[in-house]
Amino acid sequence: TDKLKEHFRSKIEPYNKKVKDFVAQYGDQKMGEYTIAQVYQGMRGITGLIYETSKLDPEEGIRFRGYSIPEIQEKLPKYPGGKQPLPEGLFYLLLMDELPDDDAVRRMSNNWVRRAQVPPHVFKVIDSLPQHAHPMTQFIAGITALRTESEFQKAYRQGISKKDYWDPVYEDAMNLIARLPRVAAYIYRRTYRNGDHIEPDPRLDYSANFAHMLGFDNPEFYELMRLYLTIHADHEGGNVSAHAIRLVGSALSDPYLAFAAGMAGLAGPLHGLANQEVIRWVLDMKKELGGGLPSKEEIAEYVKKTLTEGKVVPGFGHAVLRKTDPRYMAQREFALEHMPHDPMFLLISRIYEVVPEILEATGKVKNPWPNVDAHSGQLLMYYGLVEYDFYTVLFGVSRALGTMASLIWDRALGFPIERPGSTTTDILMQKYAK
Ligand code: FAM
Repeated sequence: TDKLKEHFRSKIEPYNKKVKDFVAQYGDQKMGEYTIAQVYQGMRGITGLIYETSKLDPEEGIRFRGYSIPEIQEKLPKYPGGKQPLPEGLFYLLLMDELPDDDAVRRMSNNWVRRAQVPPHVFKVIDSLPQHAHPMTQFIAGITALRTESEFQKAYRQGISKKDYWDPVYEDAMNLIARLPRVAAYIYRRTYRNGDHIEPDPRLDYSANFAHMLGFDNPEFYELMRLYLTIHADHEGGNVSAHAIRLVGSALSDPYLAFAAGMAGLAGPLHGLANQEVIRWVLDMKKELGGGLPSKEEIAEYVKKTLTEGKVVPGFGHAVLRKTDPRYMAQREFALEHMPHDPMFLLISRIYEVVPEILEATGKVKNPWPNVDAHSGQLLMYYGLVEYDFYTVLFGVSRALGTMASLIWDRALGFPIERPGSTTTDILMQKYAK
């Protein structure tokens, strides 16, 4: 038996009771009101989702089951001699709502190793795409091809009872998380290393094995991968990828379909593709401004040109955050420790000194500060992972941790199909435009 699954099972009943009692007693309590403008502006500020694994505070940033990123870095088990939290431990915290000890993290790591076998047809589907197909196109094809293995789809066909939905969803979620690094690495090696694939090394932890399969057997890069997979794992429920996964999953589409939908959203330039767009933008700037470290004035001119061209400055701004993203700061600390004199780090730091003031001056940007994507490419490039079109796939592997933990809870709590209302401008005008 899967001891982690049995441990999770023990949490379902008590939490279900807590939720049901709370809604029974306080369900009629109003939570607030919203305006016509908010409905036209992407439902900004309208809380309409219950998403248990994490919550995003505009001033403080993300809290994973109540813990901030510095607290996660302090309290989660690390690799022996390492300083970064192990994502196996973060997933355990998000799913179980309790901090894991070293034994729990080892158990999670081994559990995923046992589930990591990828059926050969998945690689054939990826190989059927042109080599120049964007890595996210290949990633979504691979995820959809994995769906043949869905336990939930099989169980539903055989007539599973609603109270047991969570069980095959747990199986699918754990299998998907376990298999994503292999699929992602296959795409990387196929696209950028002429198909020179590297077999998994089951002795390594999840992050180190992922780095190994990508071709980066460097202990410092192992540590970066542990940090990277932890900080990108979850960002409450309303961002496009988490929300898409929750929405599609609510129709009882299995975790593979739901995750593929989420990855389609993550591939958007305003969302997860921004980590690629940041590096593209920085390299274009360097090309235009010549070699060496541009002055703050030169950078300012370039930023203003970007804005007058009607483009966004990638890596800055956020729909909820109103301060510098703590995920940016965690990456900055890693860079200060490992590569304080890296020219790209010096450039990213100088961009950080220049951009916010210019975005602020536009009078329209609600959050002028950098988000997680403003820094991630610099760290990857330093260690040689320079193919920035691949960066959103890395983001996607990590985002599976939070969204799959949440999806298991959605089914364990019996959440219904999600169906907000919609209306039309004509109807609103008839009703409100006197
Ligand atoms: N550069 C230029 N303009 C920006 C901007 C930026 N970085 N951030 C916001 N704005 C503009 C925005 O386009 C809007 O302009 P219009 O009214 O002319 O359309 C105005 O400022 C108000 O937007 P907002 O309310 O401040 O932001 P939103 O909540 O609408 O959008 C973001 C939030 C993240 C989509 C937006 O900040 C943006 O486009 N950032 C650049 C892309 C990026 O870095 N995305 C990654 C976000 C990250 F969290 C992730 O998902 N990985």
